[in-house]
Amino acid sequence: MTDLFTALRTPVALAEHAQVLPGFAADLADALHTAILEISATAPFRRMVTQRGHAMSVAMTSSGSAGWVSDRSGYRYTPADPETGAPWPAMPELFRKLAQAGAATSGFVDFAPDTCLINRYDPGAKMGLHQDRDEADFAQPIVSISLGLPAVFVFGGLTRTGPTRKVTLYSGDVVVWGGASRLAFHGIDALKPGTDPLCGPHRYNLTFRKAL
Ligand code: MD3
Ligand code: FE
Repeated sequence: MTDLFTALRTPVALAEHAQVLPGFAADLADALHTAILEISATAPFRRMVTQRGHAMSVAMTSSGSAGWVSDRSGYRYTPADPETGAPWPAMPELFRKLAQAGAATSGFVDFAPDTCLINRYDPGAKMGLHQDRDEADFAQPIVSISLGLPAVFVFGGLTRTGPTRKVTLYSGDVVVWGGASRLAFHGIDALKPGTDPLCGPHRYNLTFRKAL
């Protein structure tokens, strides 16, 4: 399972200012999983609806001083969970430190995320090609951490219709997106069923952003 890049912890460039840090978070997988379960005990995973009223296949929750929300009125960041009215759970120090370390390894020093969106994929769940443009400052990078079942990540360029590349993301992989890649189109193919020793039938993805 462990490939040479993972074993040697060699960063893999995907595009300009986009690199995978294979296995960067692997030693912390257990602690990350425990933290996800704790957060979702307070702010449960839910399938949000798009502006057009379609339920997304990916279930989501957030931690931090802001959380990403989608409903019939659109996408935005909110200080509280609309399902409960309570503030989003605090971002665990482990999350913040790991995201900062990943960003710094990729050349983004002083990354100060205020939100961690947690995506949960069950078999068949997918995310269509999109850009992340709900944040205030596109000069800030996005750091992603994958946990559980592997998934095929699709990334393209700055237009929806250009060529795409596919790369499999494994549990423990960290990806940092900044600079020219910050507004690249990207998505996730339908999750193949399987059983991960830690996460069972799920894939989780944490994305760290400075939203506000
Ligand atoms: C490339 N999540 O939550 S993470 C998302 O695996 C999202 O759940 C995917 O796309 C997931 O918005 C992909 C990798 C990722 C995250 C943000 C990016 C790639 C990105 C922002 C710009 C370009
Ligand atoms: Fe995205």
